[in-house]
Amino acid sequence: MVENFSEWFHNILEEANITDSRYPVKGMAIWMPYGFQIRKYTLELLKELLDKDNEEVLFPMLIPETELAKEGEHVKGFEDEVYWVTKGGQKDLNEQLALRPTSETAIYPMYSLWIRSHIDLPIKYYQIVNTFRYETKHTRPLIRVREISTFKEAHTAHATKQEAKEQVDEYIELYKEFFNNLGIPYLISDRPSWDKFPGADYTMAFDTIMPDGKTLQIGTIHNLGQTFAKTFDITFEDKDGEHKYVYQTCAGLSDRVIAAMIANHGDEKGLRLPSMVAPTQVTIIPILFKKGREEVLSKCMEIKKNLESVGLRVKIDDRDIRPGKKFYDWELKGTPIKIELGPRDLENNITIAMRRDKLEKVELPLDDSLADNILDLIEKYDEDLKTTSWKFLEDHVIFTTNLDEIQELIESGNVVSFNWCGDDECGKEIEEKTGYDILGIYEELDGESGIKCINNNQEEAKYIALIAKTY
Ligand code: PR8
Repeated sequence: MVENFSEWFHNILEEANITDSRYPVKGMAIWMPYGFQIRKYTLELLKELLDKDNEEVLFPMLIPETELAKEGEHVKGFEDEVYWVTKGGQKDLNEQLALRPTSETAIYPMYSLWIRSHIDLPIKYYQIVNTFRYETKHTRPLIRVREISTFKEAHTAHATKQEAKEQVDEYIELYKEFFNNLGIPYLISDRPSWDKFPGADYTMAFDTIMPDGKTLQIGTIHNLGQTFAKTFDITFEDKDGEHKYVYQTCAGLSDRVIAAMIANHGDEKGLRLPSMVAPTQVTIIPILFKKGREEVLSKCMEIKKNLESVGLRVKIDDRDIRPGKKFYDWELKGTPIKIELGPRDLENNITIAMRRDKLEKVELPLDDSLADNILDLIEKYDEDLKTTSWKFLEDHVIFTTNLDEIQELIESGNVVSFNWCGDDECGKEIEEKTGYDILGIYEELDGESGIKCINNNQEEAKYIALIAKTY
């Protein structure tokens, strides 16, 4: 799979009924029923986390050109990626309307109307919408699309700089919890100034590593400072009657989360879904013969009910096809647990369970302990998926003090960490010399260590930074 990750990924999306990319607009695909279910459970998981401290809203998709153009740096960052609506029927519109590439310029003019006093703060809204970006880089299903169909964007406003910083840290914790639930490993870094979100003071990014060693940015949190507040005139009256600009943050995730999950856990047989988002968590496969058929089926129904009563999503695969074909489908679809039941098992009062990752048979007694035993298997399965993925990531982050070694390390499938002085010009020079992207600052050094920058041996290194081949 590692040798040909791209092909594997494209095939699995189609074979497992996740997306269909044959839609006749480049970069836009259809969520197929199985993919839609995975998407649904993934969203539920995220919403549960966000709803603790954020409120969901829904803004229109079209943004007037005057609003989009207001924030100079922001518009410059997006100008080549915006789709425009210029006509209503046959008539040219008085003002062209942008299909949102992201919603700062839709939301913040309204924040300016809504926020009046310090008691209106903080404001923490999020929405789950589709956004449009006319990407010029090679498009890939879920990974780089032109219609991001599941954009989860949060936008906050605060009275103080400190609160905005704390909000960034809170979103980092929230995203960690979200990715941990999905067993997706990540590297968190402070993006270099030339790669931060247009209009942000700084950007904190989550990157995962794909099986081919390239990294994928799977989530970003931006501290916007007062840039947008000044542009959109978002002010409040503080306790002393003074008018002040708010401080803002925004954070976003996309369809890439599902791409990362598929890529991190999948194997040559198909998907291996974390239980939280698996549409079916346990598949029961009856092994049917003429004799004892009814008894086996009725026991399967009983097991299904029993497992559902502890909250599991269970299906009986009673299709009239060979069991071998059912096993094949179960492996492809990545359901965490399969249990088999035939007439002889029924006689012996046992069932044969199998985890999708280990593919080893486990005999479980058909008694009151069954639900607990299955829950236990699922817990271990999730834990092992996560451990395996994290191990892969950790094994593929390699430190070097030699600039000339970077290329070889990256080309053999790694992300490289190195000592860096943190200077912009030096960083760009490293990117130019190596041909790869600096992801950002991963760790701060104490500055007293005498460690030198990888590129400029005279300069003290202040940070450990990451560099990689990126999607
Ligand atoms: C913001 N504003 O927009 P961001 N295809 C798939 N996923 C993508 C694509 C694409 N073409 N482009 C970006 N992403 C801020 C925060 C509101 C929310 C994913 O930030 O431009 C990336 O994983 O960094 C990215 O981290 C995330 O969307 C947010 O996009």
